[in-house]
Amino acid sequence: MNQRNPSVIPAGLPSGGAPSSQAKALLFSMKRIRAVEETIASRYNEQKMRCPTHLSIGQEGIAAGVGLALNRDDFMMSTHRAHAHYLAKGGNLPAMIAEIYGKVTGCCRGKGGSMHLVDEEAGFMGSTAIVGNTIPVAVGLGLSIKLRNTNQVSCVFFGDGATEEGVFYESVSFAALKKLPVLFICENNFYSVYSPLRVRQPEGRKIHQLAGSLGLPASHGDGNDAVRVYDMARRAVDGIRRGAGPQFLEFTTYRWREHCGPNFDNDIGYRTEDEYLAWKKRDPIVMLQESLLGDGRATREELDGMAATAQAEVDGAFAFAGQSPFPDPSEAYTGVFK
Ligand SMILES: Cc1ncc(C[n+]2csc(CCOP(=O)(O)OP(=O)(O)O)c2C)c(N)n1
Repeated sequence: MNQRNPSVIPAGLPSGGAPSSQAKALLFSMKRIRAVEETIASRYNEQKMRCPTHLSIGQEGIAAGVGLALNRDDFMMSTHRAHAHYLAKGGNLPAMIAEIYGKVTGCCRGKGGSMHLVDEEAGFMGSTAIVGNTIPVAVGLGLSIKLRNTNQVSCVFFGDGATEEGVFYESVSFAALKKLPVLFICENNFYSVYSPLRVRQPEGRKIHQLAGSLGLPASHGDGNDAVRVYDMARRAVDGIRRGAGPQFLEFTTYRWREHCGPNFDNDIGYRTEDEYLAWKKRDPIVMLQESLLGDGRATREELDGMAATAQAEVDGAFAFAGQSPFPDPSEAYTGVFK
């Protein structure tokens, strides 16, 4: 696949043959994430979600595939675009929406908002707005796993933009040197805000090859093929648990909406409507649905049932958030650095 030009889209349906229970788990996970983020987008103008939100609609295959490959007690670190990762790791959906509403029932008691989700019970150790910032923290978690000898894995998500930060190289090098149990996941959606990859990195560079040169196994896959993502992540996690050291996986994908916010922005000039439409044809949810329907592993009624279940759960989470109280002003100085 051409990684430099997002208009060159991988062809075909997702890799078939996955057992239907796995494929259906991946599909439900993606549908649930999509339902959450479509609802955030449609209700954003109500002015109840007063924090910036970065949606990953179109990119769900990566979170779903990696999330399914991890155990609950594994660690995960994320980015400003965190909702899908949090949910795929088993985060609490009502607590996530309450957090975005700034309510005391939120996973950070309403102090973090969309970009600062933490849920230690789910092994979701945090997300921040500082690009690249969570990569060394995930490596530190990997070191703690090694020292405690617990056989967990520390997984960290980051975008193509984060691989341009110095801390990325320091972190990956240290993890490779110390053979730490870290799974690096690069979600390459070809853009850092409005800047395409081709104006940021030299022609011909491949992110996974660059990472591989730092001394760890590194490969690349189609992030819109959730089954393939799961297979690659599962193999990487197995190797890490066997003590083989860190691994790096790069997945290509495409963000459908604006960098930050609920809208589409293909009209402002940094990318084209045609490019977006070409990627939309490779919707990770539709591709997996077609694969499941095509060989009889699922029926249309089953798929409709999944969508209805996911939407009911999302509606319940929004109702919970709406009804929850704001934190008491006396909490303003608790749980923060002073
Ligand atoms: C250290 C730092 N530099 C710049 C920014 C501004 N910024 C916020 S998101 C972003 C784009 C990051 O792109 P990428 O890592 O590819 O993730 P994506 O948004 O595509 O998911 C930038 C440059 C920041 N938050 N932190």
